Amino acid sequence: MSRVKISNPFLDSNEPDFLSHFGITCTKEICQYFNDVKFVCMSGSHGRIQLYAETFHREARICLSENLSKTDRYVMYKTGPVLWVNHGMGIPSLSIMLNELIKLLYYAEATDVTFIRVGTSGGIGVEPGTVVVSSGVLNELLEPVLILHVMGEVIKLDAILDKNLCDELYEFGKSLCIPLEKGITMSTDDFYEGQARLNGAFCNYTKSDKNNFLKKLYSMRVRNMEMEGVCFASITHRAGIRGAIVCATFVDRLNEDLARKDQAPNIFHEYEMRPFKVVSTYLIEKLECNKN
Ligand code: R2B
Repeated sequence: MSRVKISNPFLDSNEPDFLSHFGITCTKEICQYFNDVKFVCMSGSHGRIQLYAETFHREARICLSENLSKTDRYVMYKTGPVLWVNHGMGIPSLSIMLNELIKLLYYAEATDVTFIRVGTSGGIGVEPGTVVVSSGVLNELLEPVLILHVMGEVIKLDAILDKNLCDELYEFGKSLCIPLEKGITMSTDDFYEGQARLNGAFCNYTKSDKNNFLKKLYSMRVRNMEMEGVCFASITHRAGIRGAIVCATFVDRLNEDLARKDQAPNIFHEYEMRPFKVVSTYLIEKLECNKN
């Protein structure tokens, strides 16, 4: 059995830690409640993660907790050994959430924990609605590392996903006949210029610069772009947690920049439920297996 790893000699084991962005004090009693956690599913929006948690509660017939977060930064729901947490948009928001959640699971002495990001993204050369299971991640310099700036220094940390978990989720998705691809995910710190869009408030490049860049990504096996994957892969790897990313794609960026959700809300709802379907089917099977 493997416990979540942290590495910080300054954490004082005599004093219950306070997770300020969840508003949770890590008393013995609170930690005990999280001891059975085996899976954490996360997504950017709090509305979407609540929907996923409620749907899972109905499908798996497992009790759903109230929102366990005491702040308005994040929400957290628990269905038995599965936690559902939102992380907001972009690396800073995700990183704060992961640091606090990992400490909580460490204090709780949770073992063999798997994290899955169930997200949304822009596709590259894939039909809108395709689910991409990430085989790897790249930052905006096209390197598989998370770049941190610590006390004026640049620190590069390996960003590595769990290959077996990626393969397993891909096989589950295929069995559900959901349009699915395995591919590399590029994470950027900016939604508009950082993802070569032509529809932000600012743009200093041409349409052909954009097209050449996106085609280059496609040739490097990049199949989607989002804003968290490289941080997710780096922090889970550092904590010894199996991590996978399963994202819906809302547009094919080789054809357009913007998903017109206002024009077809039902279609986009269907798209955002597809990665959930892959993950929930996987979870239900794993939890059933553990029961027998
Ligand atoms: C996907 O969607 C958000 C931007 O619209 C961001 O969190 C991401 O990665």
